[in-house]
Amino acid sequence: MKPHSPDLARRGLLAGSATALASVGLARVAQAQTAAAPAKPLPGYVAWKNPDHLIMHTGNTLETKRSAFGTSVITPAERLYVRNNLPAPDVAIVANRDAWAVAIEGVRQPRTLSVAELKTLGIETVAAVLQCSGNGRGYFAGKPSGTKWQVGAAGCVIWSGVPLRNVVAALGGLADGARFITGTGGEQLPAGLDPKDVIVERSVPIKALDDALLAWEMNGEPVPHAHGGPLRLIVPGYSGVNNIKYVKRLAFTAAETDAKIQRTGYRMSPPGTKGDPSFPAVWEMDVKSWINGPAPEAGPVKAGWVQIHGVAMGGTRALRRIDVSVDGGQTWKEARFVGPDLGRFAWRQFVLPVKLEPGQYVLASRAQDTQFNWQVEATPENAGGFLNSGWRVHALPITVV
Ligand SMILES: Nc1nc2c(c(=O)[nH]1)N[C@H]1C(S)=C(S)[C@@H](COP(=O)(O)O)O[C@H]1N2
Ligand SMILES: [Mo]
Repeated sequence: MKPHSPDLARRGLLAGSATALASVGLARVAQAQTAAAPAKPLPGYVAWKNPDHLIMHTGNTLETKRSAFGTSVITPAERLYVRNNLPAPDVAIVANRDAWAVAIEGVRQPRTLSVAELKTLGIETVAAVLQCSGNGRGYFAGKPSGTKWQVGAAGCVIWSGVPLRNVVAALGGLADGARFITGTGGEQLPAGLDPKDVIVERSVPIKALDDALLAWEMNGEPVPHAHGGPLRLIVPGYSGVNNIKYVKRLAFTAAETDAKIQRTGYRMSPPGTKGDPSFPAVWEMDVKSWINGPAPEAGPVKAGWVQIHGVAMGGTRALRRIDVSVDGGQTWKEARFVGPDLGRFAWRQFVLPVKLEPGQYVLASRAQDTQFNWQVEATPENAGGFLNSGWRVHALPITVV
């Protein structure tokens, strides 16, 4: 294929001026990453991760580098992003995992169950994309406040645990009027603050009961403490914040929790507004894809055959198609899904081999789900910078030499 003429590139990019800015930002980020070696040491609670594969925004916000995933379907724990709204609980909570207890409320026979007891109620395994609600926030032109995640606040991981519906059945079924599943994190709350303002407690619609798990294993190992061990609520297809780590209480409630993180936080409210319950909650993820490689951060791309590859996900739906562009979305070619299909909550790898001459290219991808919904070209901006799935701003400019 012929290089992407800079003139065409400019025109393509200027179709949305936000895109031109985002691309410039991307190039700068890529440069900074190439220049920044050696990596900063990681904080103690994640010292077991590989810093070469991570971008450390802060000690509580670590992102996977774009070039560090996408060539396998499962994201290894040592490369998986981390996001903590509060300092993680003491690591002593994983000393005796089976003793961890979760209070189950809003069922006919409310009870506190230990992990050991949960293990007697069933086992299910699900592969699911774990993706921060703010993944892609860094590509919104309006610079919403919050971590400027690019593509790497996401991974595809395998969870094992007990289906929530088994737990409900064992405790006599749902109490009348249960409309939400409300999970509470087991962090120690900072003193002197209103607990409602800081507690990590989220509600999701009761329909999520069909797929939700209480998980004690991740990728075949006990859930690492940094990822919510000993026990994590997993709501497949729902964005990161709805997957409560070190879950200590699970309630089937008539109303959404009035914790700040639910009431005003994580709402799809227009830029410049404050969130409130009249705006949609950040729950299910949208169809989305991005290209992981060749990524500029991994060095110059050599002319010749190039395997353009990435990942595509359907949120709660399976995928039917993935297209790739080398000219910033002016023309598209259907790419091929590769690797195992681990179900509708997992992502699919894709590849398109192309022969590239030296020059400038802008790599883009757009996915379509089984309901024929295409990944959008641009996600309308919202105050919190949530759920950015627009293909245009996720495009990747590369130089082929
Ligand atoms: N208890 C608890 N659960 C939590 C959080 C938290 O701070 N505390 N952060 C949420 C957010 S915003 C995200 S994106 C994911 C991050 O999961 P990870 O750190 O395992 O990648 O966990 C979610 N669950
Ligand atoms: Mo998040």
